[in-house]
Amino acid sequence: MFENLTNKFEEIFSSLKKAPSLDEKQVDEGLRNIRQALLEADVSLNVAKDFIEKIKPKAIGQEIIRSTSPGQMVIKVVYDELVSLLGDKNSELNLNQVPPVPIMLVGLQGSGKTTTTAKLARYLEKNNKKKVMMVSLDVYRPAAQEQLKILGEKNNILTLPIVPGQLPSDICSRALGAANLNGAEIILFDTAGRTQIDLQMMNEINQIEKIISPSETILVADSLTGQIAAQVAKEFKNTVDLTGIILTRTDGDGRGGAAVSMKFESNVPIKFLGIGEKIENLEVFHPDRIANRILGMGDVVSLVEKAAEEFDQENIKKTEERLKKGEFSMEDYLLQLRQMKKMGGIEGVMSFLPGVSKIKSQMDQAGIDEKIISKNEAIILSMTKKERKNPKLINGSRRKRIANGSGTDVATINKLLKQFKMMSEMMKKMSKGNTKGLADQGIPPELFNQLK
Ligand SMILES: Nc1nc2c(ncn2[C@@H]2O[C@H](COP(=O)(O)OP(=O)(O)O)[C@@H](O)[C@H]2O)c(=O)[nH]1
Ligand SMILES: [Mg+2]
Repeated sequence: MFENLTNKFEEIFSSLKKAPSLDEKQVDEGLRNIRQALLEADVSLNVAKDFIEKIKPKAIGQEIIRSTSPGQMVIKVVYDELVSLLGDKNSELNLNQVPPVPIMLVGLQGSGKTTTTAKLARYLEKNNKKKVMMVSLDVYRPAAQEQLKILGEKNNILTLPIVPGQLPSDICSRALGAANLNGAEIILFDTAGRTQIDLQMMNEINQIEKIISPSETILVADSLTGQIAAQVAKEFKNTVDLTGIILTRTDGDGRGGAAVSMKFESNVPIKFLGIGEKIENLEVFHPDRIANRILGMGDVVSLVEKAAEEFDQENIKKTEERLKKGEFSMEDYLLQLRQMKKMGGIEGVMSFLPGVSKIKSQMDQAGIDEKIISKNEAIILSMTKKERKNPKLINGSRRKRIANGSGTDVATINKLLKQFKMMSEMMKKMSKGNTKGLADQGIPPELFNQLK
């Protein structure tokens, strides 16, 4: 859904990545191009402006321009800001209420409310194992109630039987009673839309809100309408207690502007995306994954490829064998440090990864930073072969000798030995196949296998 944006970003990033160093002017130009790309994707001017203003001071910061891979650092800044613009984390539906939990879907006519009601019912039954009842409050359009009924019958989802001529408020009261009788844990209310926002529709929604006290009021908005979708959300937010947005027809949207502007303009999070006409075409909205998609960060994959290319396969095999036996020596550590250096240091590796900031702070806590790579390399080179194989040998006098040899001090040697111990413990755990923790931190296990 973000084809255009992704192509533009890839172009911008590839020229940034190629530059061996960056000055303020180049970064500025990159940012101008990003702004242009956003506007072309039908992101609102406000959003594009604010986005660039937030990135700029970070992207032209001294530590970036002076770093060994400035282009990648800029990309990381853009990525982080984009995740935050999209809403940081997925916001789940609030179902913590005494059942039946009422959820109301609102939106303009044709935005996909009825279809989405069925999709959401299916999702909640499958994913949350809840019994769901669907209720149509669209008494104005001929056959609107039947449309929902047919979707229910086709997909084996309970719907409230239709009583011709009944008003929305009466249907609501009947629905609450019926849900209790049927043991439905969630009621989805599909409301009537208009071709545009009008007072009558808003009044009716407010009235329904009062009767059912919804746990969630979800705006269904058509992504194809771009900026307008974000404006509609803003207006709904002013009248209704909107708690979330489902963006539909993203399968046909090549620009993605609505998704990007939505949270900023309305301050309501996108919770799901409609990605097709079928009932299963509903996707949970994860800002970090979407940011990856927008920025063309199949880069995680390219990192793995790069790793495979640059790593000395033979050495990796040997290391792997040793690790399998639960052994991890200073030689292995040295090898790792050198491979990391080849890949542009820690920042180079990090800039590829999703969830970067989290891992980075863990790395910081573990005391691993750029300069330490070179320093540690020097220290390990000052050890004898025997010491590298068996670091336990390294007593007080040996520590002094190594410190002298590497131009460091005993405290630094102690730190490295401590780090080494920590890493070898971690490696031991990994060798037992415990890579689940890493996946949780955003490091794909395949990648970690490469790094081992
Ligand atoms: N391609 C695609 N079509 C969708 C999606 N969501 C809804 N539609 C289609 O949009 C049209 C209007 O949907 P409907 O649910 O009746 O809209 P309502 O008037 O808001 O209730 C239908 O033809 C749906 O199949 C989606 O995510 N992708
Ligand atoms: Mg409808």
